[in-house]
Amino acid sequence: MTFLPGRHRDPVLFHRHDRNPVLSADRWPYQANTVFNAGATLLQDGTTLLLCRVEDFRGLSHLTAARSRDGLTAWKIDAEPTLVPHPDHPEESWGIEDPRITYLPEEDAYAVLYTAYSPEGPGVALAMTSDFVTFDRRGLIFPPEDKDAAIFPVRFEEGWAALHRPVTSNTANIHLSFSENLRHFGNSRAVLTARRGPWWDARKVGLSAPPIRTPEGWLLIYHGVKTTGSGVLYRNGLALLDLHHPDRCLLRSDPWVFGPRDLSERVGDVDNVVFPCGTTLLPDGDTLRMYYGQADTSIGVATASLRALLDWLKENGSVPTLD
Ligand code: BMA
Repeated sequence: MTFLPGRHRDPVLFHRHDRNPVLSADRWPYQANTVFNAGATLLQDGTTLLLCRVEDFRGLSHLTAARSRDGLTAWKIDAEPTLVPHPDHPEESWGIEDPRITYLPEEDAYAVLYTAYSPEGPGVALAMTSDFVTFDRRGLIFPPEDKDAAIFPVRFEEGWAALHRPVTSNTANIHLSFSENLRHFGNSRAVLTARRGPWWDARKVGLSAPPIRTPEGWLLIYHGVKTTGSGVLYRNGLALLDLHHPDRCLLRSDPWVFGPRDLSERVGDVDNVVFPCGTTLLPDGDTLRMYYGQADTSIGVATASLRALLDWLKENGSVPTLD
């Protein structure tokens, strides 16, 4: 295992923006407790759109869009919540959380997968949109208990594919399921499992941002959870899935690459959490911006070179086993 030189808490692959947080409740156009875990996409005109999870003063979450020309400053935030739990959808009666956005060229629309929370538990719902103003809700695609889901932007031999995270006996692993119609998903299989014992990703794993297509495979940024004497720690690692058979995990990093470091990541409504839900790739094809929830309280951004992430993973990753 090779680390970059220097006294750092994690390999220096992601560089935090020096004005984090980029978005927080105190700069919100309406009353909000916290603003965190945002899905991200670059719109066709180059605008960065974040779909932010906003927690109100009841403890329930909804989603609100924020747009910025440069993805860092001068955010234009919708004056009112953009996507709120709908009375016709009892699966969201306790709120909607943690969106992941994928543009589907074949549909010329964005697929937003989000956690729909209700007394039944958290499940995964799909809404399609072309403008982030009106949404076509398709309802639950993965029933409780399941979350951390994103769809791939292209169809494979076996159809559309989505990564998701069902909770199974005492653990929670990343699965991949296929669908012919974006409505019924099946043929599910585990692609990346939680490790054991003292590992940083032993308690559970889940997808962070939607998979990023590279010539070498689909790059995953995934989160791992470790339970300690003072609670849980959320960190992120890298994995690579086969380009044509995304159920095959080719490489997985042993160390995490991005964990809580700054005060705003260490202390908040939930301490010691960095939770990315989206990235944007800048027009140079290499600069990746990762938007992440800081301690379930605010939104930060960190930048990485896609080439450097792949090179590091090839040098430091190993072929995973599913045990
Ligand atoms: C996970 C999700 C995230 C949250 C994290 C830490 O289970 O619910 O939304 O950021 O816990 O609280």
